[in-house]
Amino acid sequence: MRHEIRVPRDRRRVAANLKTGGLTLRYDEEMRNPTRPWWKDAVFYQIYPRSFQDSNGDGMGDLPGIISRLDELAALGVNALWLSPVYCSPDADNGYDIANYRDIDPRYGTLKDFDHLVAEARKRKLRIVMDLVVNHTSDAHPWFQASRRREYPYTDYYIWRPIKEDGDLPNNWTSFFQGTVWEWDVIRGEYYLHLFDKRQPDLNWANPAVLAEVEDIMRFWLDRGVAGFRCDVITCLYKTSLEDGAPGSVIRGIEHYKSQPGTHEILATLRRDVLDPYQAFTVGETVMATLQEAQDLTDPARRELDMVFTFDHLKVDRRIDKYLPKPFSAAALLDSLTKWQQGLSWAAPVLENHDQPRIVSHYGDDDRHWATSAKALAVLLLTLRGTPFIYQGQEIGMTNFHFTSLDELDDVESHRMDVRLRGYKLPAPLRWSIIRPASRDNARTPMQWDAGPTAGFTTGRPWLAVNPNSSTINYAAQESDPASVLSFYRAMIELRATSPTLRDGPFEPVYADKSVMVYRRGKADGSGQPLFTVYLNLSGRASQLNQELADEMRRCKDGTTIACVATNTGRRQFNGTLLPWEAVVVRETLSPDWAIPSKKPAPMLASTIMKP
Ligand SMILES: [Ca+2]
Repeated sequence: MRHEIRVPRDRRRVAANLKTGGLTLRYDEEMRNPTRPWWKDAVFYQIYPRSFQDSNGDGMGDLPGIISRLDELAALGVNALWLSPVYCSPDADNGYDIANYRDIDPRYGTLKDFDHLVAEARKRKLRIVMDLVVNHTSDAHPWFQASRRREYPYTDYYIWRPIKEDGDLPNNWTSFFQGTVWEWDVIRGEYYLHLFDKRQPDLNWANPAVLAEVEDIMRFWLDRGVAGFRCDVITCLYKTSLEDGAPGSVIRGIEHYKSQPGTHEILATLRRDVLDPYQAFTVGETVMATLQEAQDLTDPARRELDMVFTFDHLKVDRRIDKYLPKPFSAAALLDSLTKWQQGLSWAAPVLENHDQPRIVSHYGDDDRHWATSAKALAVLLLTLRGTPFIYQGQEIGMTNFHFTSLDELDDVESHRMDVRLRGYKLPAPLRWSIIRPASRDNARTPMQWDAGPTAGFTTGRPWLAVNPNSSTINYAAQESDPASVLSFYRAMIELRATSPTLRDGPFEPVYADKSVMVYRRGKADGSGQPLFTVYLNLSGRASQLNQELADEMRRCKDGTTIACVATNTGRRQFNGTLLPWEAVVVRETLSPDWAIPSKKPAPMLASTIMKP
């Protein structure tokens, strides 16, 4: 593995690149409005590379595989692709432990493949966003290997502490992965700190050399044409002190490193030094961020991150952590959405990612109402304010996997949870009933491209089992079917692309109960902008709306100023009852021929109920 040695950088090269129409400038030229950041009008798509498309039969997805599927992604209508880590990694945490930030792991391909990916993506007006994992490195990273031997200048790249005089650990902090954050290193004769796995030592962000290294790494990828970064656990970078944490906290010590002023300073520095010169984009993964913390991170005046993911709305049926369920309520979901939709200057709505169960199995119905509920959730995601992120397979309604035993799971988190639940003396069947629906592997099974035995993902043996329902739920089956979940996603993305109100307009809750939620996007203020009302029945029972809403829905009529522009049941006129999982978007404009400037008028989404 190539050593990452910092090379003094010729800053003039960046300036020249910008001046002479390098990659970054070419992107800018594509922007419809140069004063408006491109990502505000974008829909993002997250690729989990090891499960997306294999090109060489080794059972693991790779960069050439992604390149071979760019046409499908362009046809979906998304604008940018975020790749989960493809850097060199020993895989203690599926690539989130990086051993070389400046190279592609051989299992995924080469830097040449990466350059090819960027070029091919650009031809299709798709931008590439990389994962930036800089709270920690892998313990196999050459910096760590040099640091444990106290080799200059790497001596203080990590957080080392001697054993206490009384023989105790340096402090009482607990790791996100349970147990102490301290690991003894025999070579150095000191403990190092790891907030996550012991093979993921935390970088010492109090050392300015670490900041300089990361800036160089970011420039390395920006020079290759990357449009920005998704920043992993970004709110934990700076540890203000190593004092003991308050007792009683689940993650003991977190008050000393969560969203500290030092982290804000680092983010502002990265923005000024690196991101601004490239006009690059960032979305942050926050750790248990409060609304205030998220506001601070994304406040345009502070110039730190462009947006952050928020996850509160995915936990309305969970107590404390995702492994403890409670009954779902649409009212709780609308409450959570309202708080974050209204509270943030810009949001990054998300229903799925590589750490979450599939949304159609979580909030939807992956059995009887599979297609209708998957479409209802598409309506939800794509009528929220901000920049939505779709996770691979979500657009074809991929479901959780019906794993039958712990042995089938690769996810380290699931195995750790089993150990923890054993500690509470819970019987095996109960432990399994808690772990199975929440395991991260539900989202990590291979992308279902066709009905073949390995779903078209690989010609070899897939690294993780292919969901048997790929025989019916797959891309090929949906590609040309106008009633498919995929067609519905495409049409909703297009509807959103035609409407500034859906992207930017205010979010106002209207009504919610246990199953139904209604919200509006935009303002009926005579500005000429349309007002959208979204009706969602998130249950398998028909639901009667109250008189006021029923009357409002009855006014909806094609060819008038109040028309249905999206429906997942095919109904276009309403009597005040929402069918099971029915989702309806009604657009109210000043005149029936009022049109948003766009190549095409907003699509009418006809759809029928389809079973897997
Ligand atoms: Ca491969």
